[in-house]
Amino acid sequence: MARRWQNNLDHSLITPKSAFLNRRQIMAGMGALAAGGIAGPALAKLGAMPSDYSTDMEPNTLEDITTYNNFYEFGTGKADPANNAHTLTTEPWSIMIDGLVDNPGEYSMADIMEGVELEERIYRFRCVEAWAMVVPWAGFELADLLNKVGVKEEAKYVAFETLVRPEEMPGQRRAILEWPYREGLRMDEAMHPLTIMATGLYDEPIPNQNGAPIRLVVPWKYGFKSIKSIVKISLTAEEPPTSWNMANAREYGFYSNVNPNVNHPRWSQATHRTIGGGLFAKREPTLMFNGYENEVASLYEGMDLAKLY
Ligand SMILES: Nc1nc2c(c(=O)[nH]1)N[C@H]1C(S)=C(S)[C@@H](COP(=O)(O)O)O[C@H]1N2
Ligand SMILES: [Mo]
Repeated sequence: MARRWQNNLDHSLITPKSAFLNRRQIMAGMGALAAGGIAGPALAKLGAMPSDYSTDMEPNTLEDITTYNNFYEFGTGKADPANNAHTLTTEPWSIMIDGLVDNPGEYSMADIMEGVELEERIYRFRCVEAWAMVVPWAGFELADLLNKVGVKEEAKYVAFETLVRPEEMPGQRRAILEWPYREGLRMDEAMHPLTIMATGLYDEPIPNQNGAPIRLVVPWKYGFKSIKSIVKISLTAEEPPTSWNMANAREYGFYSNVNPNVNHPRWSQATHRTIGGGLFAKREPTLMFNGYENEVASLYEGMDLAKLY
């Protein structure tokens, strides 16, 4: 704990953004203390370190982030995950990592978290449905996990799967999608430092409705790429099948990079509505690669971005 504040202090001398983080984190801590007085002890703080990859935009409230969700395993309504996800058991949890890796196997959460220093990444988040939020995740780079298990030369893609447990996931008792929910990334996208595995939100363990205990976050892609409650990661030579592309290939591509210039077949992607902005909030312009163009545009050099939707 002491180390965390010490580190923040050092960091705040370097960039003004970090000074902002300090103030916000202190306020978040005070909020947790106040809540603790009424509702019992606050959740353990994760102590995630500030990161220069964070945006300096004001994050959405925890309330916004945990009550307006897409997690079809718990139903298709935006309030369904918040209402239903308490039934999910997240302990014990493990991820099967297989395919083109040096050390395949079943990794427990303890294995996965061993030696990991969590970072706070405040990222823009843009759903394909044209709404957006700003989310203070706590997590670590997917590259760190992949390097830990060893990526074989022939591996070109990473495939992810969500838990299948219809007893605890009422949405899985219906054929809304073909379960498990599946997603995938090209290897260079998976290894990019912006790509994280999130285990926390507002410096506390990630709530079930947001994908506990561990989910992917790829901030320059539409939200559906950021698969929740992951139990399997496979390294492959071929592009893996992905849930929304399987459900409707005309509307959802494998890449699905945020692109304001390419509309969804049924709506414009030029602007979005920011959740929490109130009933009369203006729509805001959507940015190329969701504002991460400088960081990721080089990954797609020579590719026709209009075809990548
Ligand atoms: N397993 C699983 N992961 C999922 C989804 C889902 O239905 N199931 N929905 C996706 C979509 S469409 C979005 S926009 C984000 C929403 O993340 P959030 O609820 O944490 O904001 O999760 C993505 N990951
Ligand atoms: Mo989404």
